[in-house]
Amino acid sequence: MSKTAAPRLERLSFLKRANLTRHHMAQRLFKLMEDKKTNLSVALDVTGQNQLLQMADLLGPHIAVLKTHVDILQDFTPDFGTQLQAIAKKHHFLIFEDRKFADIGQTVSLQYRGGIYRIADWADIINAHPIAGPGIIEGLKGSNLLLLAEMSSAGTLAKGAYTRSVVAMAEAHPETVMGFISLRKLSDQPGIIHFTPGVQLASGKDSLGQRYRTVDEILIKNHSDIIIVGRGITHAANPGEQARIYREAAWQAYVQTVA
Ligand code: S5P
Repeated sequence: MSKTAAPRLERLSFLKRANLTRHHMAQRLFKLMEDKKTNLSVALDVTGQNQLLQMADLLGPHIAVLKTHVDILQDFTPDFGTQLQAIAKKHHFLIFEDRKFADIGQTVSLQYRGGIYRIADWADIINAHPIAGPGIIEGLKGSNLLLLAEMSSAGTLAKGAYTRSVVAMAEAHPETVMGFISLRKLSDQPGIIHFTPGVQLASGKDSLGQRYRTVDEILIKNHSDIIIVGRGITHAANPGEQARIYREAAWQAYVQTVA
């Protein structure tokens, strides 16, 4: 079976979509992707803060979005956010803290704005599992939110009716929600941005349920917008060169499908 389906030339360009959304961060991201010609997000799942900052500086020229898991840093210091923001400014990328909030509105509001990490102070984008209902979106008002509508992992419960309810919830909150974590395009609203993790150059899986799909499957066949790549880049012998390869593959795939 051929891995690459024939492209459907029906995608609006990121530039056109920037003018079709009133969400300021979605607009900013669409323009950034078009200017920088990249729809790559890298997942820097490393446990050392300096290692993360160095990698951010190395990979920064290739990416639109840098995804963090701040709670895996073993040597986190309160200046992490300002240091990362300086690198983001230098290389023009956005910071996405993959906190996956999942509680009632009151609790997630405290988790987002306070605690040790003070995510609201430095993250441009965050995400949430809307399992608790729309109160979680209310609690995260003022943020730029992605809802997890599907997951890349084997046996995920985020599918079918659940996924459809997440899409409806997102479309009802366009002032806060700017997109999805999903495996495919789920909404026809042009302002909504689809981010897909579980991507490598060849399909496959890891030993803990992660499933990998290819760049072309996600961007050409499934019409997602942004690929999120972690170990495919960070565990390569030369992460900078590997990021360049993913960046080119992802941008090519996007360009091929634009009407
Ligand atoms: O469904 C998901 C959602 C996310 S955000 N599957 C995922 O793998 N992720 C995240 O993407 C995960 O937390 C990790 O940071 C990244 C994938 O990393 P990789 O090393 O498997 O590419």
